Amino acid sequence: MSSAISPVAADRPVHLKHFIDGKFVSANGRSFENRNPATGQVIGTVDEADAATVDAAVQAARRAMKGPWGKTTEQERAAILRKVADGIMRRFDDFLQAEVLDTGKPVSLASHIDIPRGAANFNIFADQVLTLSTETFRMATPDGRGALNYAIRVPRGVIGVVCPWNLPLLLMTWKVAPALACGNAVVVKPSEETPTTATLLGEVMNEAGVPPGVYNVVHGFGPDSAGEFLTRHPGVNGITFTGETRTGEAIMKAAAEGVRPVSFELGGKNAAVVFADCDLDAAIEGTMRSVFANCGQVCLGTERIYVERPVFDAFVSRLKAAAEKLQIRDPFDKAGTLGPLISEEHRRKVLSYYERAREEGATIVTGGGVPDLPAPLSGGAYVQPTIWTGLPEDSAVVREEIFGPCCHIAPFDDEDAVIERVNDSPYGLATAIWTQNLARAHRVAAGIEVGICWVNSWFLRDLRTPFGGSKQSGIGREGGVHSMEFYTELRNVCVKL
Ligand code: NAD
Ligand code: 6OD
Repeated sequence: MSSAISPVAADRPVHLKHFIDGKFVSANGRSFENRNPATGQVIGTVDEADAATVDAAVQAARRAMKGPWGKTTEQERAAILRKVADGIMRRFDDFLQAEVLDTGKPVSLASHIDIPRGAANFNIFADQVLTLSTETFRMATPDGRGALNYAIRVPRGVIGVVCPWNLPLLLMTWKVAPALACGNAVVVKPSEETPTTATLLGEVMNEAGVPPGVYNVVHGFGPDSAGEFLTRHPGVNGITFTGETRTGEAIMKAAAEGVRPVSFELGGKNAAVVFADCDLDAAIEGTMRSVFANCGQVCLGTERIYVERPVFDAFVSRLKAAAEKLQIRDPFDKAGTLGPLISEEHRRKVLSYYERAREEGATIVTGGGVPDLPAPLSGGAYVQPTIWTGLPEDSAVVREEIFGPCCHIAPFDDEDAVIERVNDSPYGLATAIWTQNLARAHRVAAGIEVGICWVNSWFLRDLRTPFGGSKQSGIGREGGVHSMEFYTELRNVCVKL
């Protein structure tokens, strides 16, 4: 992979169109800029959908459901999904380049997580749909002949898929793959910050033989733009969304019109709990990832760290030393380990928390500002990896989701009290516990109010298991059979014999 922030982007800005009914279309004169957050440079322009464009995409999806796609078998769809997975892997470098340019994330991360996992989602849900079963009962009837009462699964119809920017291909395919496996058609609204891989996937869908109208992409923003037009559209039968909790509230209001079901994966303020009996090397390594991976822009990231007092000082000084070794490089340099934030706007938000921590009297263990970088990275949305101690539990920095490369570390003395502190949050997405005491691990995992609790690991999950958040971190679970629950409806059939 070449360096210098990819010559392709510098020489040949890309213009992205919508993907509707199997074709790339420019529907009106409106467009917006796509910037590389690693440099701030414009790398392309993107068409912005108006209500009529979104309607065209929804109508294409509805037609597809009425056509041959609506009659495909699970086996046929599984075979097509595997071709989509193969198509992504065949064009691995194209997807990788697009994702790295849109997000600025280090190529080492995108090549190990984003692109392979994006492809894996199609294989996993191809497997899943082939093993899906429903219940059947033989009933007694007064005439003695009986009845056969069973359920079949049918697709919901057209699914609106609204995506965030932090893991664009991974989180989009996490929803599109099960939706298609179940026989639905989709209209995807990628984040305005990261429009490219969803668009590229249109080409792969065509190559894999996905019929026109089954996979559609409309570009734009949220309110009064493509996101709102899609979620309000009466032709959309269900909405799956990953993003901020406040956006989830707006989408839920839109979905209330027509009583459409939603599946939401929302924000978090996740905690890690480090017990004195842990393997400290593993806890440091895992916490480095859970705080700084993807520049802290992972919904599962841990911005609150509670460390049992006997190892508090050692933990803080070792995490500081490791954080100070993070490498900001050209994102295409394999040695880079820390990328930029997604945008200048997001950097302003994160830096406002850096300022707030100072005002609230935090001890800044490391970071707290903006790194001094050479051009062209000097134009990027970088912040220093930052660690604080000494803040009260009710400070904004400890309670609110920042979504940056930062954490607050606090000591604790008592297991029950730390569980209470972890649970004292409007969110409930994820936790990581570090301990070698097996009984404690089970006890604490059961007591913490989250959708997923890791013990001595982080971001390790079989894609067949349920994923989602408690409290304001989400509604419903996706993953494996749980995705099939959202992307299908059960129809009860009772046959009198
Ligand atoms: P966001 O909510 O700002 O935007 C997500 C998407 O929603 C974008 O495509 C945006 O255009 C669209 N949108 C915004 N307003 C809308 C509206 N009124 N109607 C319809 N669509 C609208 O989120 P983001 O900034 O892209 O992502 C970061 C957030 O996502 C963080 O809060 C993070 O925790 C959360 N997240 C959660 C998970 C999870 O699995 N729980 C995963 C990734 C990210
Ligand atoms: O593990 C996954 O598939 C998943 N949905 C991860 C979400 C990460 C959020 O940023």
